[in-house]
Amino acid sequence: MQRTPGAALETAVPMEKREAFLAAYAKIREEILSDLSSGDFQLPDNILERVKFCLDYNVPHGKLNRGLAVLEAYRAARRCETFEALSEQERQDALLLGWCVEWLQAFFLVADDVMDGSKTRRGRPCYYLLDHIGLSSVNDCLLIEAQIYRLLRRRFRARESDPELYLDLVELFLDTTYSTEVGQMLDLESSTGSDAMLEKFTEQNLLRIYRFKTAIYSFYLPVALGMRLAGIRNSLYYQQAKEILLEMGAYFQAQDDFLDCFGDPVVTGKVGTDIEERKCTWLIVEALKCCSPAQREMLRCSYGKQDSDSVARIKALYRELGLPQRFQTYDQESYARIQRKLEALDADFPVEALRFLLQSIYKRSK
Ligand code: DMA
Ligand code: MG
Ligand code: MG
Ligand code: MG
Repeated sequence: MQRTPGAALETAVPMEKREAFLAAYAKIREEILSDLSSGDFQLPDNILERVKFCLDYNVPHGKLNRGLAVLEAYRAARRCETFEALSEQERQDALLLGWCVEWLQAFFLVADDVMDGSKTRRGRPCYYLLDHIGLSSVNDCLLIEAQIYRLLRRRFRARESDPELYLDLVELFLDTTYSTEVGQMLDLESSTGSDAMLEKFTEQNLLRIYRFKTAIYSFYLPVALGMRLAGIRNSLYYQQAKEILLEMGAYFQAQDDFLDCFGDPVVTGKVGTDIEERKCTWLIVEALKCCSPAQREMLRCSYGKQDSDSVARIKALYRELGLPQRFQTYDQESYARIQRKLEALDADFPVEALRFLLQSIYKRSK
C-alpha cells in the first residue's frame, strides 16, 4: 500500500475515534481531583488547580496511539466489529486502561525531557522549562505515575467476574515501568563516555535500548492490556504478540531517531537533541557501519558536542553517507517484514490490534 508521509495516523485512526477517546479524559481527570479533594487529602482549590494544570499540560496532547491501541486490542480480542457494540461498562473499562497508558507515557516524557535536555514537546515548551515548574517536575511526574494505581484500584479491585484481573493489570504496569526505566538507564549510559568511545554504538546495544526504553511500554503494554481485559489467559498468545510487537517497537524507535535529526520540528512538535546528547541512535550506528576512517575520525571529534557547528557537521556527514535513503529502505523493509509476520499468525489471534499499530507508524512524519 502506498502512503504519503504524514498520512499514516489519519488513515489508521478515524477522527471520531480519537475524539471519543479524548472525551473520556476529562472524566478520569475529575476522578483524580475528587480523590484529592476528599478523604485523607482534603486539598484546597488552588492545589487542585495545580494538579489539573499538570495533567492538562502533559497527558492529553500526544498522538494517543498507545491509548487507542488498548481499545483496538480489546475490541479485536472480544471479536466485536465495532467498539460501540460493546457494553457501556466494557467501553468504560477499556477507555480507562487506554488513558492509564497515556498517563504512563506522560510520566516517562516529563522525566525524559529533563534527562535529554530537550526544549520542546508536542509543540510547546517542555514542562520542566515552565517558570513556575522547574525541578518540581520531578515530583509532578511521580504523581502522574502514582495516579495510574489509584485509578486501577478504584476500578478493578475485587471484581467478582474476574478476581485476578486487578493484580494482573497492576503487574503489567509495574513490570513495564521497570523495563522502561532499565531502558532509559541504558540509553543514558550509552551516551556517556570519553570522546574516543564510539564502541558503544553497536547494533546490539541499539536493539537492547529500543526493546526496553520504547517497545515494551509503547507496543506490548497496550495490546497485552486489551487482551487481558478481554479475559485472554493463554500465555502463548502473549508470547506471540510480544515477539511481533517488540519488533514494531524497534522500528518505531528507529523512526523516532531518524525524525530527531531529519524530521520537521513543526510536525514532530520537538526539536532533536540526540547528536548533542551523544545518543546511541539508528543514525550513528548506521553511519559507523559505512564511513571511511577519516569520516570516523570526524564523528569521534564532533559527535556529542553542544556547539551548532559540530551538529551541522554530523548532519552533513549523515547526508553524505546517504542515510536518509538508507532509512527509507529500512522503513519499507521493516513494514513488509512485520506485515508478513502478521499474516502468518493463527486465524484465531486478535491480529487487528497489531495491524492497527503497524498502520499507525508506517512512513510516519511525527
Ligand atoms: C523515548 O526516547 C523513551 C521514553 C521512555 C520516553 P526518546 O528520548 O528518543 O524520546 P523523544 O524523542 O520523544 O524525546
Ligand atoms: Mg527524549
Ligand atoms: Mg530519551
Ligand atoms: Mg527521540
